[in-house]
Amino acid sequence: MPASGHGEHGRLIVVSNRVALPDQTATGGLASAMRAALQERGGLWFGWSGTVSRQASGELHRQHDGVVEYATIDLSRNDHNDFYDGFANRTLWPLLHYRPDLVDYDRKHLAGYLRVNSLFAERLMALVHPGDTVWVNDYHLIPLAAMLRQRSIDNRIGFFLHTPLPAAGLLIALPRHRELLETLSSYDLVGLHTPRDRRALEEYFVHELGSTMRRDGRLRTEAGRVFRAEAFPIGIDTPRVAEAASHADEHEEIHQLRQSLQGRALIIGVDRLDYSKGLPERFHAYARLLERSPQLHRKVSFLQIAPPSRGGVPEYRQIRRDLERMAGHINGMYAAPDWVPIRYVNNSFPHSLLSGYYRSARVGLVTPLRDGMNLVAKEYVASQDPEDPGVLVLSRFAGAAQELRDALLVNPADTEEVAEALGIALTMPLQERRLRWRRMMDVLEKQDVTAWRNAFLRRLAQ
Ligand code: GDG
Repeated sequence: MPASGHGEHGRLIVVSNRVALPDQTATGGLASAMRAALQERGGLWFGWSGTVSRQASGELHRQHDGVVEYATIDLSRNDHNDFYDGFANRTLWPLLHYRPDLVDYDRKHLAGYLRVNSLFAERLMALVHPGDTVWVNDYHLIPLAAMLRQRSIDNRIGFFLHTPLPAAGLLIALPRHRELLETLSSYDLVGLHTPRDRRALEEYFVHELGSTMRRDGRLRTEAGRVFRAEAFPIGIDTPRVAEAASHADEHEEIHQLRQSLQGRALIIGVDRLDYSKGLPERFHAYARLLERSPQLHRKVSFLQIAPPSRGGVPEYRQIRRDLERMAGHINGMYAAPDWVPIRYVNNSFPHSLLSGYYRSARVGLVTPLRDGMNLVAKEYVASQDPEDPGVLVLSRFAGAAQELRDALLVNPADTEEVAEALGIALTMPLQERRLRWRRMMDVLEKQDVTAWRNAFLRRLAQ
């Protein structure tokens, strides 16, 4: 049995909706960050198995891989619909991304969200030992700590929100917001990406819920719960991404891409197909660039990689149709027999290839309307050739813009501004590109993903 009491000696228990099992490639920065943390310290990863079953939810699967154990549960069709497609992705996701117009609230979905969280708590409590540290991730699992506390779990529990947190004025548009958001106080530590998100949380607790800010910086709720909210900007595995990119030449696919460009400058975008990523606005801006700069015709190519996600939610099917139409329209307007202005690809690619694609691009175009952080912006920078780096055009509304001040920062809704920035990026002299790249790389080397998780876990242990 592990030692009882709080401290750094117990296991780490990571909880997230999706779990990257040992036989799956860890896609995305979060999965690989969590896997590394668990391998270092030993522990358990708990979450949904990825299986929608015909039976009732809750069947538990356990497997080991070295010092890491994986425990996952299946969800029934009905629970998955209400919890994941429903409340998490049709209510919370748009709200957290400043899109009240897309919020679809349904009591039945909220009931399903609470039901699945309570099932998670029920299954998880049997696996938690005294002294373990529990790290819950993301908006799918906001009330989990409160439900664990109801079951007498008094371990350290931390929460990290991977999305932005909008201001109180927006949060209160959510029906029964208090019931849901006040449960955040059951965590010992709530981590957010940026100081702006942290301020939003504090304002909501102080002005809407009547909490007080203590002198040690922690919040105290009316009911007497004390917890801390703090910004921890997530990073990437900078040396690993840079190393992979420097070997890009070894991949046949990278040669093929470079050859197909025939010396044209490449602009690249890589995003899950999601309305928060500002893809239609980005396509408009590229079209505007072509319209105002005839000298660039046949000299540039824009590659947008956009793997579909959340196909069960209608808005995601709609944006896919819109983008197909727009790409077709722009190519129809400008294409020549030997030039396709937009290459629009609905596939996903392994990270080894992605970093090679990034490195082949003169411009990284990352223009979300809102984004908690945006790891693609960081991966693009880390993948560049130090001798001949590309330029990052970045939305001010990505969390990453708080750190990457040497990107060309734009408002994605301002078509003209984005088109102008693209023009500047495409003609930026080598010396300026190197200078900007070096300053951004300094940030990425210092604040990488290892620093991120260590900072969070250290704070949680205090
Ligand atoms: C959420 C928040 C926050 C993309 N295409 C492929 C692929 N990716 C990888 C990228 C990157 C990850 O997925 C995407 O991360 P982002 O941060 O850009 O965006 P979200 O998926 O929306 O992530 C975001 C993040 O959580 C972490 O807290 O930054 O704000 O929304 O790593 O490389 N990976 C593979 N093939 C692809 O085609 N393998």
